[in-house]
Amino acid sequence: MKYAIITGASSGFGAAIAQELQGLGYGLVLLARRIDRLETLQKKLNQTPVYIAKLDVCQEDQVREVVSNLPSDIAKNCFVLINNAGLAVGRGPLDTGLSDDWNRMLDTNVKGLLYMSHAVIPLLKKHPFSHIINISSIAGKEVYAGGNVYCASKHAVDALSKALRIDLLARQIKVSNIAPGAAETEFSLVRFKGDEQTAASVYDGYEALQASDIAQTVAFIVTRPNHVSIADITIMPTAQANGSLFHKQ
Ligand code: NDP
Ligand code: 8X3
Repeated sequence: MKYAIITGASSGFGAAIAQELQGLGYGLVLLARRIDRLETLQKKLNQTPVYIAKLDVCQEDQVREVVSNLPSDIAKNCFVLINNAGLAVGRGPLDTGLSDDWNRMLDTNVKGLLYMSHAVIPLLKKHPFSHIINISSIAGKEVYAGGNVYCASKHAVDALSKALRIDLLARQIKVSNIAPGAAETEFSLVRFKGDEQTAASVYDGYEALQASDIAQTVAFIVTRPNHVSIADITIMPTAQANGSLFHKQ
């Protein structure tokens, strides 16, 4: 059985991707800090084997430990890594921003992706046509007001997707970058530090993407034939034209 490793599987895109990939017959390795959420998801997803582990992707030693502790039948059969764990914290001008917020975004979105990729690539190298899928953002394509450090972190993800495609070319490992626009998950609740009203207002007046839309995009990417690599997909709500322009009712 082929296994897919998904970071940030306790919520939003990650949980939806887990469900979609299980439907395609993959065994799953689900990683996140909230292990209780992963346990609930593991009980729900019972069609194929699901291995869960508590992981903070910002901690390089934890990343190494979790990957090296994978049961050998899983380690031998890792075909897909989804670098999905990520977050925005705060939205405002840089000069009034907090360095703690910047560090959380850069450590999670950029360094977490580096640590995970570094640890898992040796497993992927065993299989030609294995796959890394990085969840970037429209914020990795454009910069919008108040997006400064989050946008910078997702531009880095975009650049690393391109760089990994070069580094892994000779091994025939595919690298795909997905750049979603506004999607209704816990993303805004995290960005606005638990302020439910402000978070909900992000999705007022238009139909935002749902996590299942991104999961279906992942399913499309991993089901292409060996000779086809989807390099980059930008996916937005129909009511969104770019990083800042929305058609709201
Ligand atoms: P959610 O907040 O619903 O999910 C984020 C996930 O990331 C959670 O499972 C969380 O798990 C995990 N995570 C955060 N920090 C860490 C960490 N240090 N270590 C391990 N896991 C971590 O948001 P989304 O599903 O929307 O976000 C998923 C990805 O999609 C992110 O990279 C985000 O930037 C990106 N994105 C989101 C968009 C949106 O509009 N929603 C649009 C474009 C991109 P836990 O807290 O349990 O560790
Ligand atoms: C999340 C979408 O538009 O808030 O990456 O940057 S946006």
